[in-house]
Amino acid sequence: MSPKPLITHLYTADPSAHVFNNKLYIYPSHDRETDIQFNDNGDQYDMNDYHVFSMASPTGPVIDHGIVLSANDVKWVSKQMWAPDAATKNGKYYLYFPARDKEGIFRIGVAVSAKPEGPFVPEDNFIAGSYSIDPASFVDEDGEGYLYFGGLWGGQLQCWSKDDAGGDDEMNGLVFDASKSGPQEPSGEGVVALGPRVAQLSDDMLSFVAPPRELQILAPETGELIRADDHDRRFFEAAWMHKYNGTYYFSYSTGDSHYLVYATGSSPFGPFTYQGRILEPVLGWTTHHSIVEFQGKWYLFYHDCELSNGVDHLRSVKMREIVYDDEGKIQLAEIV
Ligand code: FUB
Repeated sequence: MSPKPLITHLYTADPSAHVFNNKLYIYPSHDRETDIQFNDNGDQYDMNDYHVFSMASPTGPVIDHGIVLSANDVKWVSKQMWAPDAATKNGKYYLYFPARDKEGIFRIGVAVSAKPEGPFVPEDNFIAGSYSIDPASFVDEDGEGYLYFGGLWGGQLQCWSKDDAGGDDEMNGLVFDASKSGPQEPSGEGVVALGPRVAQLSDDMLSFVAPPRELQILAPETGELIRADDHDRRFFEAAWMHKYNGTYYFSYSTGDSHYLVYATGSSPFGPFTYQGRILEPVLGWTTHHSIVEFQGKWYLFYHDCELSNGVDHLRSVKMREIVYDDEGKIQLAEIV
């Protein structure tokens, strides 16, 4: 049995859920029909705006607040507004979103509003030093903000590497290698997986205070970095951070093996130790989620393609309660 889609008048995906002012807000991608040929670079995910949704109670109803940001309003964007997230600090609300810039390179932008439901006003340029996709914002109990991000294949994470001879200061020596675009990633015996990235946000939430760092995800049985060929556990995309009982939970999608999994640590910068799966593969290629506490219970927001009968790029957001066992392990609650 699978929960019903929360939103049926639009296709929505990659739900980032947060509780602001006692109300639950969902910041998803807005999927749309396209004539673009399907490929493993994700060109068919051709989204060009964002809606915000809210719920006053876990049982709904779900309110659509309409379009809150469009590609046309963002000077640096060419196409593909992918999975967004939102945060609040100092009475303002921030929408973080990835999109391709005018050179076709994925960057991460930020837009600001006085209200959680937007509309959001974008900054003129993407966040300096940002790259790749799937930003997930996290404001810790001490008020410090962080942005987690990264995605393989179409998300271009594998295209960025240090080049001692090149790379400007803004990118901290990283250079973009277009020949590594598409469904490619490191592989081979002993080769470690590419890690997701984290950057601490400035107090105004609009820039990085230091260049992004690579997160370490360790295998519990060895204490060593997860290997690139370990496709059931290596990071692919869809970063999310939440905190439960003082422990930092970093969760993500394993991409081509289609799991949602998580790892835990004692600092927002990691290292994180792999713990297990949250969700088995859903109908559709992608899987992407968020985890949030709302009115005393914890929920997993995710998507699948049931509403479109399995069309990979036409997805629908769903919601399911999760529980923690005595050791802090995440389990799906029974569907009632
Ligand atoms: O929605 C486009 C992409 O699909 C997201 O950025 C990925 O996480 C995957 O869900």
